[in-house]
Amino acid sequence: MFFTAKYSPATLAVLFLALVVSFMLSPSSRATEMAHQSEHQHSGMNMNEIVDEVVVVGVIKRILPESNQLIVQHEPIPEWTMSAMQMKFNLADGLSATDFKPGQQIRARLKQEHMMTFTITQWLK
Ligand SMILES: [Cu+2]
Repeated sequence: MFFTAKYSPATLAVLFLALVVSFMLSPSSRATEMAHQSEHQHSGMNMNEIVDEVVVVGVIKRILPESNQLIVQHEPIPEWTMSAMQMKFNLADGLSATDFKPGQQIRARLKQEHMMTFTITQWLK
């Protein structure tokens, strides 16, 4: 090894450490690290992210054939921090309120379209 002729092992060790530390502190590796952190925050539970569609379970209380809506007593919806309550749901095109009867148990995909507008988009088994 031609290095050993010029530098002692201790000097080489210091040079190697300096190289490793400068690589770790280089702007590019720091940027990569920060990008990773923000990715992790995105994949985790983020209260700022709006979940606009959930699975809802409940019991039909009334059907409103004229407006094609259902009055449903639904179970809690944790994604929306919504407790169990009775609500009026719209039905998406192709779904009919007259296919259902009061007292019937339902499980469906529910979409929040506006502040107080909730639409069932799909029946689930
Ligand atoms: Cu509700």
